Amino acid sequence: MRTGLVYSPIYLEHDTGEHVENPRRLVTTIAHLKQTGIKEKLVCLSPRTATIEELELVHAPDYISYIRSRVEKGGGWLDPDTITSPRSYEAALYAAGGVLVAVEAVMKGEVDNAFALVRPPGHHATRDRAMGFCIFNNVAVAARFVLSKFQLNRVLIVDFDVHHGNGTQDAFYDDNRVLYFSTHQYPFYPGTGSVEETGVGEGVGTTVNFPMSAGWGDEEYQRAFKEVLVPIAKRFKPDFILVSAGFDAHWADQLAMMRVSITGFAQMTEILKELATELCQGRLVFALEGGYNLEVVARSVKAVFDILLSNGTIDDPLGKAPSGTKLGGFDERIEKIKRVHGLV
Ligand code: OKP
Ligand code: ZN
Repeated sequence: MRTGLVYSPIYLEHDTGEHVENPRRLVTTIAHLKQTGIKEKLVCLSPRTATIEELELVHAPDYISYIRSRVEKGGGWLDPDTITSPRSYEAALYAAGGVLVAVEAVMKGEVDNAFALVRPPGHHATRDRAMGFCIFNNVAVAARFVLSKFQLNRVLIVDFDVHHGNGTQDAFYDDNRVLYFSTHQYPFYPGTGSVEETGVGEGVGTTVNFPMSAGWGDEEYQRAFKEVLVPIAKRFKPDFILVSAGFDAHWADQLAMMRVSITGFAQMTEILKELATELCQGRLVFALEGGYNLEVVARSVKAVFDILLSNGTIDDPLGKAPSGTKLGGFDERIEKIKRVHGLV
C-alpha cells in the first residue's frame, strides 16, 4: 500500500501568533513523523494552490476576492475566532489545493490513500463567510472537485472533528451526491448539527448528524461508526471517501469535553479504511481540521498513518481518558438516529 502525505512549509506562513490554531500544530506533527521514521514510508506530495474556479465550486466569487483584498491590506480578524496575517490568503489557497493534490494522486493511482496536513482548517467556512479558524472549506471544495473532474457520482464526507462542520453541511445540504456524516460535541460551537438536520430537497437524508454529549468517548464513537456510519455508507455506495480529521475530541484537548483516545482515532481510521476498501477501491483522503493539544495531534496523525500502512500496534502513551462516571443517554441517542435515518 502506498500512502501520500501532503505538506509544505507554506502552511506555517498563516501566522496566527499565540492563537490555539497556530503553526506549531504542523511543526510538531512533522517532527514526530520524522522522528518515528514513518515519514520515510510515505509518498511526499507537494501542494498546489486551488484555482479561483475550483474555490468557486463552493465559495462566492465576492467572498474569495474579499479575502484576498483583506489579507493584502495586512490581514486581521475575519470573525471573532479567525485571524489572518499577510500570507494567509496564499496559505489558504494551498490548504484547499493540498486536499486537491491528495485527491488527484489517489484518482490517478499514484497512491492508494493520503493525508493532507494542511492549515488553515476548513469545515466551518461557508459559501460567503469565514468562521471558526476556517477561511476556505478545503474538504467541501475537494468533494465538488472530485465529482466534476473525475466524473464520480457520490462522495462520502466523514467529519470526526469535535466541532460540527456547519460549512460542509451547508454546502451539500440540498446535494444528494455528497453524504455528510458528522460526530461532534453537542450542544457546542458552532451550534448546528442536531439529529433533525437531515438535508433539504434532493438532499434529504444525505446529512447525518451524530451529536455527542460532553463526556462520551471511545465506546460511543465506536458504536456511532459501526452501527450508524457503516450501514449508512453501505447504503450510499460512495465512489470516494473524504475525512475531515480533527483530533480535538481527544480527552486531553483543551477546547472540548469529549473523551476519545489516540487508540480511538486509530479504530475509527480502521473502519474508514475497511469501508473505502469495500465500497470505493480504497479511495480515501484525510484532511486535517482541528486538534489543539500538540502532542495529541502529532501522535494521532502518526496513528492514522500506522493504520493506513498496516503497521501493527498503535502507540498511545497518553492512554484512555482518566476514569469518570459512566455518562448516560447514548442508547436513546443512537436509537433516535437510526430511526431518523431508516436504519431500523
Ligand atoms: C475549529 B475546528 C466561542 C468559541 C468559539 C471556535 C472553535 C473553532 C474550532 N466564540 N471557538 O472545528 O476545530
Ligand atoms: Zn474542531
